[in-house]
Amino acid sequence: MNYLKRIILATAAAALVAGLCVSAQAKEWRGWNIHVAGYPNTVAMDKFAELLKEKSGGRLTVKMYHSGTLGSQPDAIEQLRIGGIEIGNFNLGPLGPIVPEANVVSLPFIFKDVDHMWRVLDGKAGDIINEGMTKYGIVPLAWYDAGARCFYNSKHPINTPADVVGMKVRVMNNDLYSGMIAALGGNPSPMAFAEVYQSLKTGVVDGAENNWPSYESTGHYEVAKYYSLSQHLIIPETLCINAKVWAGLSPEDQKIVKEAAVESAMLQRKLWKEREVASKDKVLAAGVEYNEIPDKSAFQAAMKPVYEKFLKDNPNLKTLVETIQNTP
Ligand code: BDP
Repeated sequence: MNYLKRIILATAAAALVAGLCVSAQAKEWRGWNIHVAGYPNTVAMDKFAELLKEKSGGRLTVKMYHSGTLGSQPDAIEQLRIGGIEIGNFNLGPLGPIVPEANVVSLPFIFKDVDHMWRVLDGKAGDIINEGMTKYGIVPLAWYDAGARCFYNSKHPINTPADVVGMKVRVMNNDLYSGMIAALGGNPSPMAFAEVYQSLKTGVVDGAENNWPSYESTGHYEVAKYYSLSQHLIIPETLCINAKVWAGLSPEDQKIVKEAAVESAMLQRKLWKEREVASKDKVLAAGVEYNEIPDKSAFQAAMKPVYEKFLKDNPNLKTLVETIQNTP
């Protein structure tokens, strides 16, 4: 064998070995997260990545992109559906316009409290929401807690629906939330999460709505100091995976992914409870004025047209809505 032939053979052999290595080692997944370092979801997603690697002996890996660096939430949901990213932590709010079954959780005041939401997700209604998401290319692996969302603004405390009249309020992209603000007499302004701070600061909007941890982590409390405990939305979040990637996994690997997700969610829920208290303490110490709304019935009554429109547009979801309402 001459020298040149030997080189060609050696190169071909090396390429073959490299090729085999690549196919044995699955491609690194990409994970989308909107939250900043230290936020419960961020810590829990990093834990998921760590557990995945550990449990699979390094065969399954995911690189997490935090702080929304891979784009806004509606864009990321689309990316996950088409396989541009493999893993995401999504709030069911922005998922609602894509997955009708997931949209029922965005009906204001549908849950009595956070524990009621968990009971619903653990029951039949949860299965229907899961199946709905899977049909649209998104497989939910575990649920994260996002507490209850409340109104905050730069003008005055909100005690009754009359206090919302004429107020410009940022909402997540979902017609249900725009309908909710309009039903209270306010002007809804759908907007990406990343734009809210500046919009509050410059008066493009007067207010927004979120849970204690997001109100604090985004610094919104610095520019909108009235926080009113309306608890009008209790929206779960999902740690999810692209359906094709999921279907391509062996049953053993599916088990590993699921276990890592559930452990990650258990950690997230624990950290969430701690962060709710810490965030509230922090913003109150910084001068936030906070009021409770012991009687929310006027807000609830104002939501009648929102429910009516939703059921008119989605008559097939009536039973699901009733199942949730009737879950003790
Ligand atoms: C936070 C959610 C996040 C949303 C954000 C928002 O965790 O997914 O993007 O609210 O209001 O509570 O956009």
